[in-house]
Amino acid sequence: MKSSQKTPRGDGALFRNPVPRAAAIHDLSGFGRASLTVIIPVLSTMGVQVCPLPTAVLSTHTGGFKDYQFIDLTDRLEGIIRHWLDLKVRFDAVYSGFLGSPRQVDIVAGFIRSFAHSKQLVVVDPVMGDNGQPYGPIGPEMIAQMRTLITHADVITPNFTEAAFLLDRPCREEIGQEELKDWILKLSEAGPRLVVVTSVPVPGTEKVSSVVAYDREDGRFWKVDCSYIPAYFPGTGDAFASVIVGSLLQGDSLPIALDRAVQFVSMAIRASFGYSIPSREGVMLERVLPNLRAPVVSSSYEIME
Ligand code: PXL
Repeated sequence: MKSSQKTPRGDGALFRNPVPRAAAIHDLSGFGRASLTVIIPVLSTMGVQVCPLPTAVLSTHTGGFKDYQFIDLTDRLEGIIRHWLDLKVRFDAVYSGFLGSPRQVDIVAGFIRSFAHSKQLVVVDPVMGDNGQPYGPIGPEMIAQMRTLITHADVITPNFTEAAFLLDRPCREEIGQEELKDWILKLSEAGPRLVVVTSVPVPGTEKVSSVVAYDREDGRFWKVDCSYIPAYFPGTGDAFASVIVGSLLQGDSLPIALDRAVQFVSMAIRASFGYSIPSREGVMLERVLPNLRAPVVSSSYEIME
């Protein structure tokens, strides 16, 4: 091969990476099983190489801990990105989540542009809050910036609270099917082809929440109901979105990816709930990771007419 010829790497790659590779742009919280400490094991178990680009380093996540250390890495990201560009690293997926500052949105958008190729999957999990409330460090500027970031995504995975923040609507106790579809269509009009909303309250019952998803390509809506367990575990949104990323990278359809993610998160919650360990420590991922290698056992997805 002449030295001027392209090697099968970088943007001119002839082949896919033999092991799919994802750039994971999230924080590293040392204790409490959230963000990268969940994302890396889930995706590795699903056969995906994770290259973390840490947005911040925290002693713990912010859900239920006081006095946590927060080291914002905004000023360090561009140096790391430059090195990866010099190396012509080819990512099959770019997957972002909790950001350390609103300014990081522009950096992540630049990352997506710089590493873009036609086969790449761009997933934005617009991590901002849950149960109607923003997480501690999230303010109005981050919410406004996140509205820009989702325009660059193929897939977004907000929970119901984050969907309300993105649309600047009040976060309510319940929502009818037609209004929910309208929310999702508005989110998709902003850019993403696939919109997956978790923790959607189901009218008339406190027993279940749903995951509702939409694919603009065929116009179909999908729904998976989740049985209710009376506990809130931080990091489950990260586990959910990571399974979606791993599943789409392995070629699953959208409803099968939803089934996989719901089943895995339900199993992780059930593995943890029986112990009286504080829920802020997160789900016992280590007990259930091997299940990610099993086929989907039973399908519970429904099409939403
Ligand atoms: O799991 C979402 C998340 C990610 N990163 C940090 C968090 C949270 C949720 O609390 O605090 C730092």
